[in-house]
Order: sequence, then C-alpha cells, then structure tokens
Amino acid sequence: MRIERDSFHGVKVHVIGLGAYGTGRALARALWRRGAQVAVSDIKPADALADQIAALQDTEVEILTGEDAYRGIEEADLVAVSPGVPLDIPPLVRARERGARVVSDIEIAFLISRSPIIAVTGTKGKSTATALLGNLLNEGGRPALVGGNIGIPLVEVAERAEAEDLLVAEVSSFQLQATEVFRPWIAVLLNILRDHLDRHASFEEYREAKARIFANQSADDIAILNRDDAEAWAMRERVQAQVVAFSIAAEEGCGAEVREGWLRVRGAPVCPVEAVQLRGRHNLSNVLAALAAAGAAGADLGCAADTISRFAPLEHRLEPVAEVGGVLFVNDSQATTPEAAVAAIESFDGHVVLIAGGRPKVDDFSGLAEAAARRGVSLVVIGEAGPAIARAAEAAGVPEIAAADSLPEAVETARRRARSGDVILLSPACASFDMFEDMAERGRIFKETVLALSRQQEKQQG
Ligand code: UMA
Repeated sequence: MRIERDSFHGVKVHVIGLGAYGTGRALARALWRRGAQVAVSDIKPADALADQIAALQDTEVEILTGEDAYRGIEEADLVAVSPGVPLDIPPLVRARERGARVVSDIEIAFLISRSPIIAVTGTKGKSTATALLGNLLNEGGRPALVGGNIGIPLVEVAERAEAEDLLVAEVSSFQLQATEVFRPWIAVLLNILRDHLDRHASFEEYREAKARIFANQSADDIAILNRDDAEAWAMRERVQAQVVAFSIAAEEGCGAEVREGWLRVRGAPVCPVEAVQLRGRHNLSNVLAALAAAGAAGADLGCAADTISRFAPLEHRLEPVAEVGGVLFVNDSQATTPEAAVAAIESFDGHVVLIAGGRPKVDDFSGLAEAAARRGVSLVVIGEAGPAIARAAEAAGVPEIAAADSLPEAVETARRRARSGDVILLSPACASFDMFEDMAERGRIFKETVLALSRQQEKQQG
C-alpha cells in the first residue's frame, strides 16, 4: 500500500513498543490524529507501562499488552516500530508476508514533517553533535527543534515544528534500518565503528543501515562526511547529494577543518580551539561536524564561538561530577565500547584511575589495555567483563589492577588509589545490563555515590 505524505486516513496501523521514552505512544497518537485506525502492542504487562497507557486514554487507540500483543497485526497496512524492536521477530515477518509496510518512527516523522530535516548519525558523538547543532542554529538565526535518539521521539517534535523551522534529528542505525522514503535535506555521518553487533547480523549490515541516511537524497541535498573516519569517508563514492567534508587532521580543502588553532568553515576562522569546553579530539570532531551542518543550513556563524564556549558536556558523556579531596570524578557511562573508553582516557593529561567493565559487547579488550598501559592508568574492574579486562590489562603491563563487586565499591577502591590532581573516570567500555537497568542508571548511581562522598567530606571539614 502506498502512503502519501501526511495522509493516513483509514489506514490500519499497528504500532510496536510502548517504551520508556514514549516513541510508541507518540507514533500511536500522531497516526490516530491523522485518521488512522491504530493498535499498539507491547510484550510487557500493562502495569509496567502505566504512564504510557494513561497518556493514550483520550484516544481510540487499541492497546494490546503482554499475551495480547500483536493481535491482529496480520491485518495491518502499516506497522510502525519503536527503535528497540528487532525487525526479524515473527509477528513482523508475518505482517510483511501479508503485504504490510514495516517502518520505523523516523519514517513516520518524515512523512508528517512540514520542516526540512537535518539528520545526524554515527556510532559515537551523535547526541553531542545534535545538541550543539540545535544551539548553533537557534543562536545563529535559524530556528530549530531537536529530537530523535537523543531522547525525544522525533514524531512528537515533527508535530510541533512549523514549516519555517528546521528539525534536527539524531538517528540511530535501528531507526535508519527500517526506512524507505526518509530523506533528510542535510545528513551528517560522524563515524562508523564496530558496535551494536548484538542487533545487527554483521558489520556490513550495520554499515548499510547507516548508509540509509543518504539513500533518498538527491543533488539538491547535502551529505556531511568525516574525512578522518575511513568508513564514513568511503560513503562519498555512493551519495547523490553534494558532499561537504570535515576534518580535524588538517586535511586540505574541507568544508570545515581545524587549522592554525581555529575551527574554520569554508576557510574562514569561526572559533578558536581553546574555546571548546568539551574534552578530547573526538569531541573536536563532533563540534566541527555541527559547525559544518550549521554553516550548510545557512546559520549565521558570527556568534558560534560564544555558543560553542558555553556548550557543556551532556549527561553521562565525560560529564564532570565533583571534585573531592583534589580528585576530579568524571561520569562517562555512555562509553559502552573499548574505543569510547580509549577516547575518554586520552582526553586527560594527568593520572587516571579508570573504572571499567559490565556486559561485554566484544571479546577483545587488548586495545583498551594497551592504551591504559601507555597512559599509566590504574584500573578498577567491575561486572561480567571484569576478569577479561583485568587479564588483558595484566598482559599489556597496566601497573595497578583491582576488582570490585559493585559500582559504589569500585568508587571507594578508586578513591583509595587516587592522589590529589588525579581523575577518577567511569568509562566502562561495556553495556550496563548485567548490573543496571541501563547506562543512565549506571551513571546516576556513580554520581549519587560521588556526591555522597563529597557531602561527607564537606561535613568532616566544616
Ligand atoms: N518490545 C516489544 N517487542 C519486542 C521488543 C520490544 O513489544 O520484540 C517493547 C519493549 O517491551 C519496550 C519497547 O518495545 O517497551 C521498546 O521501546 P524502545 O526502547 O524502542 O522505545 P523508547 O523507550 O521510546 O526509546 C527509543 C530509543 N531506544 C532504543 O533505541 C533502544 C531511545 O534511544 C530514543 O531516545 C527514543 O526511542 C526516542 O527516539 C535510547 C538508546 O539507547 C536512548 N539508543 C541507542 C543508543 O543511543 O546507543 C541506539
């Protein structure tokens, strides 16, 4: 069945997922408001989804939970899935076989949006680049709304945006994988690293999901590519859009680059490197990507240096928590791969005590171990991957390795090993699901533990 832009009248839609961030709820409401006949399924029981269900009470959306989930999915014309739902589950296979179109939330957002979309993807740095891009546009005279994987369902933001606004969307491989017509005016690709291989069958499949961000673009559109990342840069061969490159490695002829101490757009100095508050070379690259996109979208970059200098790290991304006894505690719970933890270690000059471990996403921690040894990092390991990380660290010659049974215990162990001027860094290199609900809960528990230490110290001093 062909579905025209913003016309869902009489279409039978089955939405899957009523997750915590509300993508399913936003999809169901938006499609019902446009005249579709909507059912929404979630395999969790109703009492675990109370807030999302309550928010749909004033609609005629049918809610199917637990054992009832997926009832009637075979009759659907269109199935819209939340990002966390794998595309190969049997009900989706059945629906596809019966001729239903199966798409993700960003496809629906595109179909209902009146505003041009700027989409940002990549394995790492998406949220930082997306949030900063939103600020650069808004402060540079191009009103923009921000949403997507960053935590606000894109459909919800698309409904609020006016035609003259821009829609800045952080999009994940999960969301891109199930798109057919999604076509951003500007598409930004930061990097493609080995990740999410629990959900994607192979690295090639993951790369192809990322490539979908460019699939429907034409020569009127813009593709912004990281020239310093081999996989991202290779996309230039396949895109139809005009390519704008960015590079922090002083490559000549890029749309945005770092040269002579300045971040530059089309050669013109826009922001001195020292004005960037975010740590690490990876973040310099994210800032440059945001600048390249803001420039391409026609924002006035006259105040960009000021916008960038006021941009603080997002929660769980190299987020400074507190200084206790001269030791800086940093929460980088979002670092769920060894590469991300290496980038975190390398963003500090002084001595680092690293807390790492959790549910492993890879078998090989030798790269992390070598970086830790090179930097003289002290290590405290936690979780399922703890023993494997400790073994790799020992083989690489990391001088100090300890193990802890819980995150609060790891913080205490790290504190005993740290001296004034050191950094205690939670950058786990692993997923969180062995010990926590998700990476956000892991980050919050770290911060609560540190803030309790800080209060304790203030009491002792005062
Ligand atoms: N479910 C089923 N059947 C299944 C599988 C799942 O019914 O077979 C149900 C689950 O019980 C759950 C729901 O589907 O209730 C899944 O919800 P969801 O997580 O897909 O939806 P949201 O809570 O709205 O969150 C999603 C994104 N989640 C994921 O990609 C896993 C959020 O990204 C995003 O912010 C939000 O939409 C708004 O767009 C989170 C994330 O971790 C933060 N993203 C990954 C990352 O950044 O690394 C990609």
